[in-house]
Amino acid sequence: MLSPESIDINPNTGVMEPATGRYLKKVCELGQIYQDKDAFEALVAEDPEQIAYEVIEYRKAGSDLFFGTTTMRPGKIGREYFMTRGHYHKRRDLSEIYYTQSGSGILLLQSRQEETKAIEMRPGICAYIPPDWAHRSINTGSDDLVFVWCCDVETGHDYGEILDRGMAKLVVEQLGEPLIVDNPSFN
Ligand code: M6P
Ligand code: ZN
Repeated sequence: MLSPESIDINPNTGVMEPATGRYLKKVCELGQIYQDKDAFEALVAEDPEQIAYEVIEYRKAGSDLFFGTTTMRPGKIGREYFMTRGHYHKRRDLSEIYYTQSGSGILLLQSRQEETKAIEMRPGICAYIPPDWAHRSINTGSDDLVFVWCCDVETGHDYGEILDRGMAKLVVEQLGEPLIVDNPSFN
């Protein structure tokens, strides 16, 4: 029998105590996802170690669920805001939730039929990501964007298609506000 647990999550930093795993994603690893390659090179040259986001997770041996936090730094590359790689799930029948703790952003979703949806991310909003919808989170604010995610342990990430093709929509800054536009290089 599994024992109950209590995990302390700091809503401003995403730090979890206890946690069982953690990784950092540096800006320099994400060149493929941004449109403006010159802006990307310039930012990486300025600070090759800059962090884009951090994922912390809690995985309990024997459980069907696991969950964690993602903490995204604010920033832009060209007109695009800092964002996650974006993925489908390996298990095409499994969903996920994102519950925003602090900051503000947009969760961009895309179905296999290329239908697009955008869900606002702000404290209090819990987004449901249905099975087989690709999803990418975008920090459109000037503070860290922190959210809790939860899914089945079997879910897995499938990055291939989104890395190769991008998503049909981009979130860019226009006059200080986020704007969702068509991705000119999506085909
Ligand atoms: C969310 C979850 C994680 C995911 C992370 C970063 O927190 O869906 O499973 O790893 O975002 O997103 P990505 O893996 O697409 O870079
Ligand atoms: Zn996911």
